[in-house]
Amino acid sequence: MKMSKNPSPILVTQPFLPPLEEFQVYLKDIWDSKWITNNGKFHQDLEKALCEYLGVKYISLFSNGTLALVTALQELRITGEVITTPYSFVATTHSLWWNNIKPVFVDIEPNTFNIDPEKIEAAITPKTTAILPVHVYGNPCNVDRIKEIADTYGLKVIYDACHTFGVDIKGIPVLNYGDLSVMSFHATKVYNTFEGGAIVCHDKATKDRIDNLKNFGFVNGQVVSPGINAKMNEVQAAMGLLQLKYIDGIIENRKKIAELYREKLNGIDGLSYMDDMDHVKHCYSYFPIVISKAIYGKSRDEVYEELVKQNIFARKYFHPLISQFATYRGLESSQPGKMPIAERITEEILCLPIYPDLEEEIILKICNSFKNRFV
Ligand code: T4K
Repeated sequence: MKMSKNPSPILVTQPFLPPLEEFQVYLKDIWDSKWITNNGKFHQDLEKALCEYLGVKYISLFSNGTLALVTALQELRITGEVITTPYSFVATTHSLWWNNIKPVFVDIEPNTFNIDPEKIEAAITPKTTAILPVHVYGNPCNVDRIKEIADTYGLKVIYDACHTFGVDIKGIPVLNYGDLSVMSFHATKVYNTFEGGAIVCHDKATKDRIDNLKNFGFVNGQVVSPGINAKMNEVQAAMGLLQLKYIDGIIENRKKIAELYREKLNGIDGLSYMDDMDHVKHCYSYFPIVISKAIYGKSRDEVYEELVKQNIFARKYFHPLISQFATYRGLESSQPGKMPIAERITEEILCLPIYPDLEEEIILKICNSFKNRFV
């Protein structure tokens, strides 16, 4: 953590950028070879390096997480209805829409904000083919219970793992749960390739089909499926290789920031934050707090505005709920009152700034403001 004066706006996140000179070495290579996309050398190297770092068998790189989600659903030929969470970034549900699948929203757990497995069974109909949960803020879903339900009803599970990087449960990478897991390497994520994403799968045949789907559906010059263009290019892949050199330090710094926030916010009535989960290695992608106006005295929106006055731009991830957007609010499962936990959390949540070189004095300033109730 740095200590310095910083008059510029404090944003909820800032991408980690490696030293420019190191990136230029990769760029020179790309310029020399004139190979800039379509499964180039850096792309192949990055797939191998990520499999090793993340402890997964197969990974297929994508140009972004949204297209990876869309393609994951196509790979498993998901149709009809899919059970999902309203508490996520809108891309999760958009991926269903792009596949002509009806989203069925289910409420979240009050402590993790992940889909509540105990409410999934009631939402299953003869048209349900899959569950699309999200490891929100990088906190793993109840993967064992979700697997049990999926196995009982013959459903596929695709995890939206866009907030997780290097997260494991009892030493098992969270990406190894479910039929497929989808990652995002967007600028705002713990690990970025500017834009980028990936699908993690467990066997070579699946990896090959996903690779074909992201390349227009080509197999040996023939088109075997209506694939899309979702390939990661060499500049993105080079960034990914370089980021991997720094990722342990990035996560370590984020952890220190989360710990400092927790220490300083501890004991303020009406505020709560998430502790580390038992047996979980976290990646600290977000630092969400819940503000209960009845106890704290100020609402989330009032706190948000107070912070803006100090040039600090926290974010209301995730407000509104996906089910509350005009595009999705007509659905039966979106109707008000159906998801009381999510409906409350979306009004009380605020994500505080967290990124590797966020200055300690900014964290202390934010925490002091909270302690003094912004007076
Ligand atoms: N599933 C989940 C659960 C996701 O969270 C996401 C993406 C996806 C799927 C889809 O994956 P991708 O297709 O994006 O790979 C941001 C991101 O654009 C989005 O990737 C992310 N989730 C979502 C949670 O957050 P915005 O609208 O909040 O982004 P924006 O531009 O306001 O940036 C947030 C902050 O970051 C700003 O305060 C400024 C700072 N920033 C941003 C960019 C782009 C920088 O400092 N530098 C930058 O280059 O959506």
